Amino acid sequence: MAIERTLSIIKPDAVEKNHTGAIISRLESEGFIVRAMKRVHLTRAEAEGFYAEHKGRGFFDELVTFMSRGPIVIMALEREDAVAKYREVIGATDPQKAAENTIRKLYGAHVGENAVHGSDKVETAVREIGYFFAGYEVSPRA
Ligand code: 3AN
Repeated sequence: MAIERTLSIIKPDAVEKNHTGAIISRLESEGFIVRAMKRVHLTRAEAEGFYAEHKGRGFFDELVTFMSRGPIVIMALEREDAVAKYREVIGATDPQKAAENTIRKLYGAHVGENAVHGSDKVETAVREIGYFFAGYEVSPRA
């Protein structure tokens, strides 16, 4: 297995409920290294740009409204097999269907407010990390 990076977002619902620290702590305990991190409040246009591939789907408007309603915490995370491992730790898209003790089960409410985002493939992760971070902001391992 290879060392990979994945893009993680702690979404507005989890930030509002003050779960930021608990989620980062869980991710670090699962072996993820934070290579870049920032807390921002996206404009609607910035959220639309990030989710451009979902444009045209029924939930697109709800999704960008939600993602731009408050601050989010964005991280580039690194570990072996990061994309698949992260998706395992966060659980299914719908928190009600997510496995016990996954981040979405613990902190998500429903499919529209599911606490965290994660890249679905290595190529997607490269694009998503590039959307939010300049190269110099993704620091090498200390
Ligand atoms: P995942 O984030 O698990 O890869 P996707 O790529 O199917 O899931 O969906 C992207 C995001 O769109 C999800 N994280 C979720 O917040 C939102 N979403 C998906 N399905 C719905 C839905 N039916 N209603 C509202 N939001 C949805």
